[in-house]
Amino acid sequence: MRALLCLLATGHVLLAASDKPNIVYIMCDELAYYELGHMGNPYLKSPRIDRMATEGIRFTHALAASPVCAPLRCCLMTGKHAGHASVRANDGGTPLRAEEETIASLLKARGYATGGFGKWGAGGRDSTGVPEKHGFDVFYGYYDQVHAHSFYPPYLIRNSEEVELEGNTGGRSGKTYSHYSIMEEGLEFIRRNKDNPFFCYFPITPPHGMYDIPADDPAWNLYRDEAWIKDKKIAQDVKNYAAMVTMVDRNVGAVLDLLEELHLEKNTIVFFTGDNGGQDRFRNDAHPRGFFGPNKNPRTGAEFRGGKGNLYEGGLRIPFLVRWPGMIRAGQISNLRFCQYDMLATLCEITGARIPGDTDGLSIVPALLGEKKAGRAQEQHPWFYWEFGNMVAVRWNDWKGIKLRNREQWELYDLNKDPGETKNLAAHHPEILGRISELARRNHSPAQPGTYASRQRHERDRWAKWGTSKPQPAPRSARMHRIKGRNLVPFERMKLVRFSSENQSNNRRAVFAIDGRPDTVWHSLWSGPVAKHPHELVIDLGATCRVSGFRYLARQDQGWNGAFADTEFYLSDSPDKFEAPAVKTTFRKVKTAQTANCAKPVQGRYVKIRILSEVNGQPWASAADLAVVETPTKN
Ligand SMILES: [Ca+2]
Ligand SMILES: [Ca+2]
Repeated sequence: MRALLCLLATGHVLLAASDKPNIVYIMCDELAYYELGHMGNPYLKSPRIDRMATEGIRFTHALAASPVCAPLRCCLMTGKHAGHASVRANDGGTPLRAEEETIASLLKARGYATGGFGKWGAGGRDSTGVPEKHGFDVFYGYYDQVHAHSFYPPYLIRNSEEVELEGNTGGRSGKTYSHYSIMEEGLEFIRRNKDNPFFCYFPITPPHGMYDIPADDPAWNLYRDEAWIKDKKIAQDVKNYAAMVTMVDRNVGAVLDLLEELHLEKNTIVFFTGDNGGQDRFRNDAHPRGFFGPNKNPRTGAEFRGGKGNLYEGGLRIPFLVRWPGMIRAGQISNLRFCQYDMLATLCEITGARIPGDTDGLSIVPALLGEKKAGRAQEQHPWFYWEFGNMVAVRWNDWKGIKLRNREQWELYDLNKDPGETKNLAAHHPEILGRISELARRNHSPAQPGTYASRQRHERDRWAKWGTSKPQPAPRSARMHRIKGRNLVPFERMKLVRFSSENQSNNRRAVFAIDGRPDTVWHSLWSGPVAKHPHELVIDLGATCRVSGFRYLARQDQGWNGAFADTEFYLSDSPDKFEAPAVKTTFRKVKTAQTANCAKPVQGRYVKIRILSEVNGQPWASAADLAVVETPTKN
């Protein structure tokens, strides 16, 4: 209501200057605060974005509404903080509810053409959350986030229908690079709507992994002479990441050039930002905070703690630039603290659209245009609220409280004196923590996500990440552990007879538990219904064996989800009938191969593996590989 009154007071000023300005909102997936040239990054090149930073306003304290993709997209679109948002899980497919208003639906009601190009993440196909039911005339790209992991999927989605990408089978290579297609369609949308007001939302996927970019992309030209690009010891994915950032830079240039060509520059406000805070990816000894130092100021060495996926500043700080020639004074740097959930009120004010009374956001129009032009001072949030996974955080003025939900103790930091969140002051300020925990309690309401009419097409989209391609070995597979040893039943000889569940949509198939490849993983079902213990696999050894034991290799990435704890192994001559276990064991939380030896050799052709618990007490099961050890035969 407050925002609405402000709008009534100031709307005419804006409209007189620019009647229904166009909006372009470019949000890359993952590109972090210090990963741009003008922020001093020593590796990454972003000349057009650097120029854009000098042509408008740059914000130093723009905050993600959530440290991961899906929830923040919901918060951005609906103007709600994470304690009120319908999408809180990052499973890729949780949908908005049918009745929820979004920036697009509000702008559409104001007479705007609305287009989205990139990754939606707020509802898969046949759910209540699809973008075309939330105000978008057209949305082209990925609805589901797992689908979006591949730049070469067999198809993309336009308004819930499949658009084939020629020559693609999913995975990491193919003929049609999806991002080119997405950018082309977005630019065409701008061209087509040059005579109407438009909202062009570009939630583009680069530089999110998988880190793929065509070898002939012009971005490479900017790196040709760099010694580190020629260094064979540096993984190709690291180099690809740099080229992807520079490709995004070219995309930003293409948007700005098109606006100039269409004489729309002065009537279009352009945003360039990231989605969540940076991840310390590509870490090594020389770069402990990640090769590109997403959360480390290259000029001062100061660091944001944490990163993507948690609520320390590293997970929340995002780049944020805005350009609007003639309306936003060039060369400004603003320290205003604001959050993605402020965008709905901001864009509605700029366009004269209705601002719903239940938004958690505030318009930042005075900060953008100047308080004189806006006709009022910039309001500040007294507090911000976040929750994700088992973490909750509140920023109250300079104080930030962070808590793991299953622990009683808050951590408390004074971000003014300690922006790196290094000194926990919780013990010294119980009164501040009292206020913060009260704010946390007041701001959390249970999530009410939308629903699916059918999961079938959504699952198909998730599966399309790999399509008919095989996952390639991860770049670090040479460093993975594997199951080795004498007298193993050869992996090629083992056949999967049956399994209790598998997560097909993420390509975590049961057969991967016995393929001898540490980079392929079986995981029990977690999308849709979660399959619970006990989990089972039944394997045919191809012939009757005298078995002395079993080996288990946990998944070789950073995660532990599904790692076996209490496990039983059975042997039998029949695939359908198993009596007492040949051995019971409790595996430890380690990444190396572990052995369970039978007290004495047991004979049989069929093995049943029954998993009763997981190392962290979660409901699932996963395995990189399982092997069977035969008793050596004496000749
Ligand atoms: Ca992201
Ligand atoms: Ca495997």
